[in-house]
Parts: sequence; structure tokens; C-alpha cells
Amino acid sequence: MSYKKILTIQDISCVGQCSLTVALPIISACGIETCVLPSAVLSTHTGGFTGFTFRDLTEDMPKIKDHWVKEGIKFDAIYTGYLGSTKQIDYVVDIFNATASDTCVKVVDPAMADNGKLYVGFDAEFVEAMKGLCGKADYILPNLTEACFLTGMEYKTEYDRAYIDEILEKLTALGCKNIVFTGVSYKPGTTGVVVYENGQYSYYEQLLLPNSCHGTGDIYASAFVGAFVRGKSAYDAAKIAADYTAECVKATAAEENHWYGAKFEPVICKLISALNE
Ligand code: PXL
Repeated sequence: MSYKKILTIQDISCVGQCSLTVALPIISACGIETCVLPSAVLSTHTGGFTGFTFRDLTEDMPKIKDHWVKEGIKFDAIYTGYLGSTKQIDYVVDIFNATASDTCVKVVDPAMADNGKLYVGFDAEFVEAMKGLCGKADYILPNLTEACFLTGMEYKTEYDRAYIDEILEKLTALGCKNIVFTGVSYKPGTTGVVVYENGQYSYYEQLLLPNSCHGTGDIYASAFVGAFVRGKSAYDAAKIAADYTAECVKATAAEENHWYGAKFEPVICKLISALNE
């Protein structure tokens, strides 16, 4: 295995088991050097806490990029998650252009919405800018809500394959090359992930767990990126990430008070074992 270096750009939520506090340990555990660019520092994430602090690091981004360019630093993969402002999306494009190696894989998780709603602080202008960023990525990882915002499709909780196919077609029209579409459920009691690569559809189904946790999208995306950069196919990486995320949710189920994130740490060994299979 050659030693790979990845850059991940997302916020630090100091408390809340999401974004960088999830991506850094998970991708590192996959055996990949993980460089970070924090988009903002928040006291907690915005999903359920009130009165959180928010330090916007937008203006640091071009200066950090310029220094890396001067040092000749390039990345084998760049993975973006929660971005703190529309301006940051323009800066991410500059970072793609300036720091991607020739074979760099660009993965965009358009982390901006769930359960039919945009996260606090995001608006239509941000969604528009995110469409442009998704068009520049090699892989995007939307959930159903994000895919609906990106395509203007109605958000539904019950649907069939034709509905998902229409969303995939509209995402492709935005310029999205490959799509790892999470939380797609065709049958009660199930969930799953669609992997749509170069127009080829595949689907991995799982049992729907009785509990859900905040931050699972970040766990999923980090594990997908880690497995994919380790050399797994997109389908295998999507499956490994789905199985690991389910283990994290199960590990959290016993404690009602742990609503703000998933306990991904005690089961990280399962992710590492899956990578070595
Ligand atoms: O998990 C996505 C996420 C990341 N970062 C921040 C968030 C959220 C979701 O609410 O608020 C700050």
C-alpha cells in the first residue's frame, strides 16, 4: 500500500462528534495521513444545541492555501464536509485547483441538510454554490434531503426506483460524475446506499436500526473516503462505510442521553478489520 495524504476541509465542532473530530480519527485509523483545514470553530454543532459560538475561518483559507502552494504541498485526495459560508465554496475550488495532485480524488459531502430541512444557517444561495462545487467533484455523497435541495426535487419519505433515478439524472446534469447516495430506502424496515458510477447503478441494502444519531453522515463519509483511498472500489468502500456506521449507531443505542453524536470510537477496530479483508 503506498502512503497517501488526504486533505479534509470542514469545521471543528469542539463538542458533538461530527465533522473534523470524526474525520481526522477515522481517516487516520484507515492508515492515511490526514491534513486538515478547519472551515470554522464552533463550541458545539448546530443540530440540537442552542447558543453555540461560531468562529468563521473563511479569510484564513486563501492564506493557508498560498502557504501550501509555496511549500509545493499536494494531496492525493481532498474531501470536503460542512462549510461555514458561501465564500468558502469559492475558496475550496481554488484549493482544488492549486493543491490537487495529478491523480487526486475530490470527494464532496454537501453537508447542509437532513430530514427534509436545511441545517441552521444555510440558505438558497449556499445551495446554489454547493451545486457548483458538486459539479467539480469526482464523488459526491448526498443524503436524500441534500440530493433534493441540489436538484429541486420534492423531498419524499416514500418513493420508488423511478424517483431515485430522476434525482440521479438531475445530479448528473449538474456535472456530478459519481454519486454515493445515502439513506435510500425502497422497503419499510430497510435503508441503503446507491452507488452510481459512470451511469452504472448498484445498491447496498441494510436493516433500518430503531435508533438514529446525529453525525452519522460524517462518520459515513469519512469511512468511505478512508476505504476508497486505501484502494477499495467505490461499491466496497460504500458497503464498508455503511456497515461501520451501523455498528456506531448500535454502539450508541443503549444510552438515551448520548443524542448529540454516535459512539464511533469503541467500534473503530471493526472498520480496520473490514479494510484488511
Ligand atoms: O454533521 C454535520 C454537521 C457538521 N458541522 C456542524 C453541524 C453539522 C450538522 O448539524 O452543525 C457545525
